[in-house]
Amino acid sequence: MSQELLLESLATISACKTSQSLEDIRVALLGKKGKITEELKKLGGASPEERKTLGATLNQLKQEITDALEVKKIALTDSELNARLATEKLDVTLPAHVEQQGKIHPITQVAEEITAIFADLGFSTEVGPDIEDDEHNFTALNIPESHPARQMHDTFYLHGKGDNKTVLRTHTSPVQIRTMRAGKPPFRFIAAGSTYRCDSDLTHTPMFHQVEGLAIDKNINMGHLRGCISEFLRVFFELDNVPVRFRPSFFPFTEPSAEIDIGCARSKDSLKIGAGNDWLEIGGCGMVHPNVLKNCGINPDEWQGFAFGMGIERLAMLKYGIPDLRTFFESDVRWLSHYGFDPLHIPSLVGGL
Ligand code: 2NM
Repeated sequence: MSQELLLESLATISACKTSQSLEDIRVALLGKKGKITEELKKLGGASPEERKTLGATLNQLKQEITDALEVKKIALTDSELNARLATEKLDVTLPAHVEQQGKIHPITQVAEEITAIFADLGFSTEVGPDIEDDEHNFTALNIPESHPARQMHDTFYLHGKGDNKTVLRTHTSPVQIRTMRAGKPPFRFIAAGSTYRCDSDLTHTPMFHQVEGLAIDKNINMGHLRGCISEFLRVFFELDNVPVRFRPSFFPFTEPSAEIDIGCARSKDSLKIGAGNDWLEIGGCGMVHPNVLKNCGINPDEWQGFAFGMGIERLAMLKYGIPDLRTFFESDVRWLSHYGFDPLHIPSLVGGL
């Protein structure tokens, strides 16, 4: 009887093909209700004599089956592992997965391009706070209290009254005031950064970006200003020649003042910079008003200078064909992956200086 059971069990184990079915066989033989276990339970009802011989036989049988299961288990797991290794090959020559890369926002890119071009023209970069006081944002720039220019600027007022009034800077010009007051002429620097005006429609966002430049020295004149602006625009737009027009204008902080226009060709749905019969305004400029120099402790009879300001969004839209201003600030990653720049993209200076 037990010999039969042994042969039958060993045959089943030997024929088994997977480690899962081997486990089923083990349970069927040695589990709580397994065949061998049942046989061992019957020993309780046997006579002491029988128990001795049958017990020894059954234990021997159990040991042989346990050994057979163990040997088979090792063989099966080995062959299963080999089969997996054969199918799950790793091709180390495959190209690496492309990681999702972040993009540089066009505003950042263009600000860096502008900075690089003016650096080549001898301009350093200065920064200042976004939250300004009335004095730096207006008064020092020859815009006294009650001057209509203050209404023109759609200022975001924060808190405080009188001289303590704080505002979100409406232009980057307070950086020029701070830098001139902190140093001694000559000066040659630009300030680029966020600016704020309470204005919001198709072509205005409440936060936008400006770059302003300032050059203070002896015998600086409007010809220097014009040459500087022309050279910047030529390099920025990567053109051999950019038509530039200065159109008389007014700013409280410059005298004389001018709007800067560049030549362009407009058709129904395209705009081409650098050719054609139309003009497009891209900024303002002028000779720094003597009052502004005086407000910064600079003698206007000894020092003169020019200043200019341009909108970074507009420059970015024109150079990179971005049609809608408001998309700059919607944080849409699809827009950013389309119009954004790769992190190590070197600002192009095609055409050189
Ligand atoms: C503009 C146009 C004209 C300007 C003037 C100054 C300062 F502080 F030096 F007086 N900074 N920027 C200026 C002049 C800005 O932006 C359209």
